[in-house]
Amino acid sequence: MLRHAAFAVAMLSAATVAASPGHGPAQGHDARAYGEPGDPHRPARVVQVTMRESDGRMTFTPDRILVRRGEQIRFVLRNRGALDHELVVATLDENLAHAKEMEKFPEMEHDDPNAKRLRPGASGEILWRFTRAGAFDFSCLIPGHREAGMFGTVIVK
Ligand SMILES: [Cu+2]
Repeated sequence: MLRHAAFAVAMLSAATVAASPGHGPAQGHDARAYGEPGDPHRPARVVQVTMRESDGRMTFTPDRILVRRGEQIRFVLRNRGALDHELVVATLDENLAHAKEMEKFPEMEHDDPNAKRLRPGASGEILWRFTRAGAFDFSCLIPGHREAGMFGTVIVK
């Protein structure tokens, strides 16, 4: 009975994560602590990010991105590795909590404006507007990848 209850709680929290923010068009009500989905009709600065594995590590290049407050960034992502990778932009706390959920449910896929998962050789984009100053995180939340080095920082000033 106890085991069943624990499982139900785990399922519930996974459902909350999966259903949580942001399946709509870019609008003010989708704002989060680290900004909001970008508006494709407004200008954006392109930042290219490469994902790869090398020497037992997994990396984003670059792993540090400077942004002016209010700036809209078009992350152009390329997976040059041999494994699936993803990029999830969020607060550090959110990404660390989310990483724990991914350990329980590794097949969980993201369909959110702040996240993109790519197969080897694939490319994709995230359009995000950073409306608040601060230091934010981007990570690959596939189990083991963040621990292998796959994270970076967005500094918004
Ligand atoms: Cu990865």
